Amino acid sequence: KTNSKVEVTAEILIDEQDCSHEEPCDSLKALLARHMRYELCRDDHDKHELFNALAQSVKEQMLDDWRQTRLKDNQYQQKQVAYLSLEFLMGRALGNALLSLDITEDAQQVLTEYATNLEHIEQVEHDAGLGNGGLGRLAACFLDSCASLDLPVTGYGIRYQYGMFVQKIIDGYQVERPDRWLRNGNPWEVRISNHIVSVPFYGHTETHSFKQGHRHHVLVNTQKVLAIPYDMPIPGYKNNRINTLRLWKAEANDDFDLAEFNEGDYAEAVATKNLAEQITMVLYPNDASVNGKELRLKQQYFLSSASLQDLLIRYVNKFGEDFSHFSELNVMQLNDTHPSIAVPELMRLLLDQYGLSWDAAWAITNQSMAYTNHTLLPEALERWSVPMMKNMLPRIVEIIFEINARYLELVAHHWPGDIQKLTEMSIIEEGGEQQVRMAYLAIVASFSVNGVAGLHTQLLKEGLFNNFYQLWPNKFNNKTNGVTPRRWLAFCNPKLSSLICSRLGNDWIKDLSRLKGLNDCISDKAFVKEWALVKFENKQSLTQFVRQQCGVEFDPKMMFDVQVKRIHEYKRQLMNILHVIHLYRRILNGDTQDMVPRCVLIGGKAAPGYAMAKQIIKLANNVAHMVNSDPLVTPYLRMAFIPNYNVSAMEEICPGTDLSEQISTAGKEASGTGNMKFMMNGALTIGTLDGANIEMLEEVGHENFFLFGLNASQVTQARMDYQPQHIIDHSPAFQGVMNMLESGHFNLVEPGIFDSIIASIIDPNDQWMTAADFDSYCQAQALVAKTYLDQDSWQEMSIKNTAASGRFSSDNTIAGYRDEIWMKK
Ligand code: T68
Repeated sequence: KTNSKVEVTAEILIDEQDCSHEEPCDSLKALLARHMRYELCRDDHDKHELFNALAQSVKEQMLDDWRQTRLKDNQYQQKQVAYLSLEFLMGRALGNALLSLDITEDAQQVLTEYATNLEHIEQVEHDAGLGNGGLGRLAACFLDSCASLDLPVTGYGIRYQYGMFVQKIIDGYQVERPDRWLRNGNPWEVRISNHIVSVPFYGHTETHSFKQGHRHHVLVNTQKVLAIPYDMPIPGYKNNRINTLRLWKAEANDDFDLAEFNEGDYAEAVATKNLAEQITMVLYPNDASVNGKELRLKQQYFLSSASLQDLLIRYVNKFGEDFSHFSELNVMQLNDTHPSIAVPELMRLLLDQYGLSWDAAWAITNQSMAYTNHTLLPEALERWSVPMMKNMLPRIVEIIFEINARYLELVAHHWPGDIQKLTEMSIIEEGGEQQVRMAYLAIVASFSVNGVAGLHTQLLKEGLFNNFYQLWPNKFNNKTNGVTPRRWLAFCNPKLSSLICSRLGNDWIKDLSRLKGLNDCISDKAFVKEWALVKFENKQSLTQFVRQQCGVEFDPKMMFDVQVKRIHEYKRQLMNILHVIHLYRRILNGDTQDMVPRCVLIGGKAAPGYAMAKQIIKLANNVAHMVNSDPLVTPYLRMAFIPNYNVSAMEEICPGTDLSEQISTAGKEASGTGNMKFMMNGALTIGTLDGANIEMLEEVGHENFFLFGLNASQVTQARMDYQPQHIIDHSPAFQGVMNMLESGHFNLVEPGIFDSIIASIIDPNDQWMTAADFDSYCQAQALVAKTYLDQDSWQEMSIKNTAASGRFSSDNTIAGYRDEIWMKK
């Protein structure tokens, strides 16, 4: 502790010296030249080296501001936020950094001297795919908004050696390959060797007499794993703030193997290194289910403990061990329950390490933790086996039981004599092996619990967490998700951006509500024409991308109908495919009158253990194959499955999309964020009343949105007496589709492979109720086609969608977190 205090002071001193004779920073050109010359030490550089040198140079341009930001925040004038997340789906960093630092043109200019261009070099960067999907990408958008709103927010995560797997499609099937994103190094990261902490696993608790009047617990015989911080810069948009994403890497603590060393087990001793390093080896690729693996719990504890120790050290360096100001100056936002083990860990550190009383420690914990829920799906709610936890984290389990005992007293007081409430609401689930309900732990310990869209929060309050809502109504609040307009419009769609700038200036990049001004341009024929032209050109680029990635030839004159997201039954990619089959049949039957030629694009990864999702990918590929190989069909319909959908792919896809598919079973998609990216880029949405779709519809109006299907309460109702076969029997179109599927038309040489899919559609217990919404979906699709035929009104609707998308800037969402959670008095 004393050591780090000295270091912090030293840094401030050095900085004061620096500041006294500030020098302008080196130009990008000079930095790049130096890197090329001295670091690479050779002349025959290829694009990888050029990318690396450029990224290093851009990072160096951020170093001064990065350190100024750190020094300013170290003064603790303002509450600090730690965003704790097992996932940060950052994608590429170069283009975004150039945009934020306002040096894109400089970079373009400099690269001409190396006979290449920026676009080419940007492609070299490997996506940082440290997340599964929506939840991880939300964390990345939030970091961008926090920096851009000048907020002192640090992201804490794990530096997975392997990110989200690379998806290959072989014979129509998903095949997973490791994502070796660090293979060529990571030019953005800085290893911070003097902020290493140590995380204890296993061992047991010893209870000692009294220290300052309390019983004192110590963990002994633990296995310690080192947590090494790797920092990545998060530049704010043109505001000189550089925040930090701190990713922890696990390394073996090499003092425990010395004994083995000396006894001759040299190799074995060295091999234990692997065990520790496994913790941060790989991201678990499940986006909507838990697998209960021990290693996953280790990851969660490793992140939580390392991050909290980091925060506490920083605080103690400034204030000593007087924690009375801690919760005024710190708040931890838990991104789902994944880091919720931080609750008992903060208690442990305050009790055992710093000797606080239970009440003092609990008050601090309770005033500094806030929890965001991202799902209502029961299979995604985390529960950890108590025996497993007891072995790995013995002290943590003791603390959880103590939290539970004290909290259940409150429950008993609130519902006197109601034994069932106690069982229902207990953090510990009984019956069979005891389990810790992590969501309950998070709710009990947090001062704020939020959902991610209006409907989702309402369903949390009425359903899943209703008991807790009754107990603590004021904890619950909504924060509808958003996406960063820097990456998702300004950067990924330069053509549309400059068209918008030509009419509105560029203030919209910082204040997206200004896009409303586009409504005044609708009467301007020339503008509408330009708008349409931009979309067409973006479709040309997307056509190229689809050709490269899938070998399928799209035609930019056709409508581009897109559904990209994780593959899950509740998202109903299956319903989309059934609609493609429906169109395909119509074409084969010669029923092509007023049919609008369309190209259907589907993409997304399935969790490797999710058999049904993998079948859906196979079906999409087989249907695409049949559609694309019939020259009578392709003038009207084409289809492609895009392999390895990720952040960079979305940057190519959303600018060129006409129609965005947001067709989840109502009540299942907590929010959705892809829906917002498409809307910003002028796509029209076909969607259900689910998640944030509802709020998008509210903003843009019914006449500019293709709504269909049951709403959430109708879904609940319809489930009571659901007879899909009956629905099919009464719909000739649906029947035709099912017959074709059952006939084996799409799997002639692979008999039976789609049986489980067919069975799921006609299953009265089908959770996702595909059959219930299919006809309504087809009708909405017919209206889409009809509308598309009238290009003038389509373009007008497109402009209105972009104009109405301002509310879905993550700047807006983060302002809500700031005012109503983090800085709330
Ligand atoms: C998503 N959740 C929601 N989970 O599905 C989506 N889960 O509606 C919402 O817009 C988004 O979160 C942001 O709020 C996820 O993406 C996961 O990825 C996940 C990962 C691990 C375990 C469970």
